[in-house]
Amino acid sequence: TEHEERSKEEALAFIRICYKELGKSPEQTEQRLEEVEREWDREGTYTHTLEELTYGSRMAWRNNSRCIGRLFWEGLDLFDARGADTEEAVAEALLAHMAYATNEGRVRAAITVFAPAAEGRVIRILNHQLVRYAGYAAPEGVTGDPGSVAFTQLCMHLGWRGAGTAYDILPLLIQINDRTPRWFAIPDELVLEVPLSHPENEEFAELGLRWYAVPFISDMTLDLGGLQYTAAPFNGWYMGTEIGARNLADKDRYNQLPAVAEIFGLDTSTNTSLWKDQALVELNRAVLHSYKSKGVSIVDHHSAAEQFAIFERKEAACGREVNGRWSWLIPPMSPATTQVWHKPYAETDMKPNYRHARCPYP
Ligand code: HEM
Ligand code: NRG
Repeated sequence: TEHEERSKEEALAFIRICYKELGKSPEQTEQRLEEVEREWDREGTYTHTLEELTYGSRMAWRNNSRCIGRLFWEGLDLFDARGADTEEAVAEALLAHMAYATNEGRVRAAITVFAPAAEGRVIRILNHQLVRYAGYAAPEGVTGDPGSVAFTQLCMHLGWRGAGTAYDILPLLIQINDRTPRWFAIPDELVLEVPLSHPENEEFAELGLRWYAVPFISDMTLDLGGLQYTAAPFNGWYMGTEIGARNLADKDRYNQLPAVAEIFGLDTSTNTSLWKDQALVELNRAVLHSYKSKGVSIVDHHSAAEQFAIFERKEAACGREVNGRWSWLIPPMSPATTQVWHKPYAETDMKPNYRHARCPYP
């Protein structure tokens, strides 16, 4: 079919560029191209070598237009879990990834790759992130993370029960083919969390705010060399504003700016006091202070933007275009203080890449 032809062309195109970047000889490249073509014509698919999978997952990170953390794309560690063919085996691999990446706070960027979608087989991790807090909707409002309400309902429908706090860790939810998804509780010792305190304000800790150490994105497909790796969870470390300017601050998330303003005695009766802006600064200082004090990797948005500038220069030196979407690259706080604000970015459809699949629930 046309789709198969397109995928085969993508497979060959990936091998060419991958082998070129890896410095392989023309002979090696030709040999591998023939092998892939033969395998494709016989099987309608092919199997990446570990080297192709590793380098391809790094290229996919490098190509992602929304990520400001790409300077470190060559340091992505890969776990090959293509042999995991039961829900239990998938869950076990996810827990091992979490332990490795968390590393007691000295976070290591990593990805675990499960078998790609094929005729009659698709592996899905239904969680948006491996670690996330539940959200329970009630008439008085949501307890926990409002961003997790639909997913929490699905987990409960499948028999999971949380303690009912504002920070219950959701279970892993794994689906193979069209079987009923299965859930697996994550052992406490695998989830590192950071209670938030402020460098000067001693009352701040009484707000009881916290966040988890590591963002493990688990709902994106690795689109690599004509194959679709529907389960390929990855992680880096946090940029502070993701937590302090969005997760805990957004009105439709934890909505904590009014509470922070109160602790600091800000004048919330008028916009012109800029109480929201000041509360944002204090909340974000608390995030960075707390992660640093606990020895958990985190980057502030100014340093991340400087690192991204180095990435841009490195890519230019290699003769590559940087794929970028400005509205995602600028940080959600003081964006015009970073270099990213002041220039245009061009976005094209670069492969390999990480892509959003359609949300499989509700
Ligand atoms: C997006 C930072 C590592 C792939 C983002 C965003 C930030 C960020 C701030 C925007 C998120 C948002 O606004 O919600 C970082 C930092 C990293 C890191 C500080 C530290 C190493 C990684 C890694 C990968 C990756 C290891 C994949 C291998 C992505 C992708 C997105 C993204 C695909 C877009 C997500 C989406 O479309 O929803 N990153 N990142 N990042 N990052 Fe990174
Ligand atoms: N904003 C989301 C996480 C998105 C990806 N961010 C990263 N990725 N830092 C949040 O949980 O706040 N990463 O792979 O490190």
